[in-house]
Amino acid sequence: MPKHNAEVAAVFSKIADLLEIENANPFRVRAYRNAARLIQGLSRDLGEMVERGEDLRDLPGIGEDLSKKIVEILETGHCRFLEQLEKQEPPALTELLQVPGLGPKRVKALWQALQVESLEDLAAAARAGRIRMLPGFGEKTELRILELLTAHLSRIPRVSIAQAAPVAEDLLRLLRSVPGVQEAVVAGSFRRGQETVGDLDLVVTARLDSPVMERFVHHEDVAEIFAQGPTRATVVLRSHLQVDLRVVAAESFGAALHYFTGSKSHNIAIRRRAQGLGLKVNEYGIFRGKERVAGETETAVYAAVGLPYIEPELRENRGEIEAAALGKLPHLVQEGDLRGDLHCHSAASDGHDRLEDLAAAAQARGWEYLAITDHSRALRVANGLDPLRLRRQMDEIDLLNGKLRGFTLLKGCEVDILEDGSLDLPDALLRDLDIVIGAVHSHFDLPRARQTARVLKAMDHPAFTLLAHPGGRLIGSRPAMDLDLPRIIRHARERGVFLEVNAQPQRLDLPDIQAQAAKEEGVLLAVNSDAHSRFDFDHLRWGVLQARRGWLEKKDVLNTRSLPELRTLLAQTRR
Ligand code: DGT
Ligand code: CA
Ligand code: CA
Repeated sequence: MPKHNAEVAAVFSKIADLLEIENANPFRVRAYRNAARLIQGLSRDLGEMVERGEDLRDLPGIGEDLSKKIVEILETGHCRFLEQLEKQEPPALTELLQVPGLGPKRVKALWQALQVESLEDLAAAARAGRIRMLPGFGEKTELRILELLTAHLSRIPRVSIAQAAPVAEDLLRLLRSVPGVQEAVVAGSFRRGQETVGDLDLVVTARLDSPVMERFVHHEDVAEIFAQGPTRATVVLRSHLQVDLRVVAAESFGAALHYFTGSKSHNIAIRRRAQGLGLKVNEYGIFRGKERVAGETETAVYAAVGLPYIEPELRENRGEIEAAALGKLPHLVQEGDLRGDLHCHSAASDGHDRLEDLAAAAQARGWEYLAITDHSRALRVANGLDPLRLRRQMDEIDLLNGKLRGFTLLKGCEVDILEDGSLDLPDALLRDLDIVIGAVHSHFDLPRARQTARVLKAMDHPAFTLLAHPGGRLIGSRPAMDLDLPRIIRHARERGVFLEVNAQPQRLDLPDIQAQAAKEEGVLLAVNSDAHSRFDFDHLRWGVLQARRGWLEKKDVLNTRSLPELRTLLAQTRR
């Protein structure tokens, strides 16, 4: 099975860590780290690009050497250079590096001072108070390390939906190529659009004589077979992702798909409802006594219990069954409803593309507008813009807009919300922008009251339009800030400003439930790609899924509006 971006990114980031430990040239370290970041965020599949004969050196920061290594990893699944590096270093280092938040410098210092061989050793050292004695560590750091270790050791590995997607698509392609296979789909949390998945659940219909089961479990990418029977199997792929496969008869397809899509609590509620109607539900069908009343399609399954079809993203038993019974299900927003994107970065800050290339890509998607929102100066690591550079960019946008037909670039900025709640650029400048996105990129650990006051103050700025990634979480590595979100949502409504559903797969922020709370309060949400290259507009797929899980309809999403409607709404935020 082909390797994917996530695996390549993981190799490069490991190389960067090991090089840093060896005190290699910092530029070399940074080259690998940047490449890892780029690839992690890339919305196109590297394997596909190579297959199509595209030159990887066209990607920013990817030269001859990295391009060769990418091809090597994609083709062989290995990277000789990484293997060499790993041989030079004690294995304990590689293990310690897996803890998120423990950087290479710390890992090296800890290993040298304590000679720990494993994560358990390190945890024991922390508990024994041996870390606080080390120069540059102290008691607070020791406590933090222990927390990181505990979280890491007890974690249940879940995989981002964006990382699972290409694997799922490969598996479907494989299954569909087996003789006798009719349908092959992914069910489970993946189909419900959850941000991470514990495993993949595949449902297949096939003729009885189809070799689908054998072909699946003996596929080269399967590392281990946990269970195998004539109609079900559980395997672990070499990528560590677990996969459940169910093969069912065509007459049971709808029932099986419904059952394995879940969620469990949705299924239980449906089963209870069926019982009230004298029906029995299982993965083979809906039955009255021995008589099958439904099973072939999901629509028929729902109809049998007196309900209209319920979209998978809603199936969390959070009121969807009651809404369905009342005929009050939302008409969920679709990616095709979007008429533009209000958050993206160009090469002026930490993006990769020129304004004209971003505009062309956005227009090719059928959009009417795109807001250019580069970072502001406080974010030095992202080469944030100072007033002079932003003014120049605004002039450049005016020039471009003069040339564009049927498409408009909006002038914006993702301005840092500073620790005291002020915005990182002068008021006069902010007032001249079409859109001002406020974002927290620092001081994530302020106490709740201060953090909330900080964000509320920023929202009160007369030029403020939209709060980007309000929670500030990075899935799997940074928890959301301690923020009184209901208060922020109320304030957004009172102040007439907007909140974001950031579509980057590691953010997805606001998440579903909070996006729904905002919708119920009457706040409009922008589903934004936060693209750092023209390919990242594809992130919107994940943002739209999250929005749908939050029951958002077209009318609840700011960037489904036409440009004139959007302009009116933006103007109303101004004080
Ligand atoms: P995950 O894998 O943790 O991301 O979440 P799911 O929802 O994919 O859960 P999974 O893979 O354990 O099971 C897939 C679906 O199978 C689940 O959404 C509902 C169904 N299912 C599993 N166990 C039960 C059960 O005990 N009762 C019922 N009614 N349904 C179940
Ligand atoms: Ca699953
Ligand atoms: Ca499963």
